[in-house]
Amino acid sequence: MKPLHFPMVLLLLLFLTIWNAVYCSVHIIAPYSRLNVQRPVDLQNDGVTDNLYCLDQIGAIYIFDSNNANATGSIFLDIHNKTQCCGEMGLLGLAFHPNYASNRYFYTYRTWQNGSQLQSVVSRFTANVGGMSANPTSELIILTFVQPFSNHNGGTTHFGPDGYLYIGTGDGGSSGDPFNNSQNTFSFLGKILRFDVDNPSGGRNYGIPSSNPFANGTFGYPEVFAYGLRNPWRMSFDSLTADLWVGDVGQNLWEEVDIVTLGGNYGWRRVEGNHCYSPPANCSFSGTIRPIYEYSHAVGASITGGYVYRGSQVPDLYGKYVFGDYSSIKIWALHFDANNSVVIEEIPGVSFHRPSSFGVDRTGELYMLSYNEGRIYKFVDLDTAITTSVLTTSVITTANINEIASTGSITTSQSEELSSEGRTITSRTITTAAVISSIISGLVIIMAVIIGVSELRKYRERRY
Ligand SMILES: [Ca+2]
Ligand SMILES: [Ca+2]
Repeated sequence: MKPLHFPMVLLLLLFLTIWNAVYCSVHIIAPYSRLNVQRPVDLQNDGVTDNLYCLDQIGAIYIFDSNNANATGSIFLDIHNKTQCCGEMGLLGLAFHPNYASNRYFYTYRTWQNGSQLQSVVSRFTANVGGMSANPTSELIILTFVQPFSNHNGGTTHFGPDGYLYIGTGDGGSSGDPFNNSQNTFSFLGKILRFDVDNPSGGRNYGIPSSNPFANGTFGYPEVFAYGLRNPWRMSFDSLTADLWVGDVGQNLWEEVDIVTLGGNYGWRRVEGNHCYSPPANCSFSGTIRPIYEYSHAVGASITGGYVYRGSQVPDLYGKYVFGDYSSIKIWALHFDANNSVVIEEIPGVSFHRPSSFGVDRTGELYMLSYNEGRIYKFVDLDTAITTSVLTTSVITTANINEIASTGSITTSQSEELSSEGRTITSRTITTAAVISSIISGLVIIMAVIIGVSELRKYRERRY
C-alpha cells in the first residue's frame, strides 16, 4: 500500500477539527412533563430561589423547582376570576420586585372585563411567608387603562437594571391601529411604560422616573418610556449590557426586532419595519428608530421576542438573542459580527408547537414555552445534557443548530432570504446518533494521530 503523505494527514486532521467544531450543538429538551399548564404564556424566576413561575393565560401562576424534572408544580396565585381570557387576552405578564427576598412583592399584567369595558390591569401582589403561594386579596392595583379591542394587549412585565418597572403595551387592537394610538404620546397604548413603584407620588400607586421623556406631562403621558410599538410580544433586558430587546409583531408584511431606548419612536403606524404603512408610500421615517432586524411574512407572521443568552450551559448561544415565530414555528439566534452586521442562525428541527414565550432561570439558562402543547422546553448543550439528571426524564427534540449564516452575515434587507429548512429528529435518534458519532469521531482522531505520527517519522526519515 502506498504510504500516506504527511501533508495529507494534516489536511485530514484539519477536516476533523472543523467537523467537530461545527458539531457543537444546541438542543431543546422537555423537562417538567408532569407540569400541567393549559396555556403557558410566560416563565419567570424570582431572583432569589431556584423556583420557576409559569403563567397560565387563564389567570393562574404555577410554581415549581427548576432542579426537579419531575416537578408537578403547585398554584402560586389564582386570579382566574379576575382575568379575562383568552385569544390575546388573559394573564400576560409577571415580574418579581428586585427586593423580592425582603418585601415579597411581585407584579402582574392582565386583561379584565370591567362591566362592559375591557381594560388592562397592572397590579402588585404580596407572596405569603415562605414564598410558595400568594393571596389574591393582597392585590394593589398600580394602573388600569382602557382596551378598545380584544387583541394587541402587549403584556410583558419586567424590572429593568435601573430598578424601574417596565410594561409593554400593544396599540389596542383591531387592525392598522385605527385610532393612531402608538404615535399618540397621550395614550398608554403602543408604548413601553416605565414606573417607579418604590416611590409613589401624586396620589398614584407609583412614581414617575424623572428621566422619563415626558415626565412633566407637557408633551405626553409621564409614564411613557418609548412609543410607536404595534404589539411588543415579549421584551427582555440583556443582563450584561442592559439593552432592552423587543419583538414587535407586524401587521401584514414585516416582523421586527428592536433595541428600545429612552424616548425612542419605533415608527408604527407610519411604518412597519423598514417599510411605509400609513401612508403606504412616500411616508416619513423622520424621528423614527429602525428595527435592528426584520423578516417578511414569507418567513413568519408573528414574532415571539426572547432573551440574550447569558447562561453557562449552552456556550454556542452565549451573547446571542434567541427568539422565535409563533406562526411559522421557528427559532433563531441573532448576533452581530465584527462589522456590526446582523447574523441569524436558525435552530432547526423543532417539533414543538407555537412558541408563546421564552424565559430564563436565576442563572440565566434559557427556556421556551409551547402554547399548544402546554409544555416547557429548555435549551441545552448535548455534552451538558448527558451529564445532567434532567436528561433522564426529558426528551430531546431538536437537532444541532444549523449555522445557516456560516458563509457570511445576513443584513436586515436580506432577511426574507432566510432558509426555511429544518428537520425533525426524535430524541433517541439524536442521542444515539450523537453518542455513536462522537465515539466514531474519537476513534478516527486517535487513528489519524497514530497514522500522523507514523507518517511524520517516515517523512523525516525520507528527508534526512
Ligand atoms: Ca386590545
Ligand atoms: Ca417599528
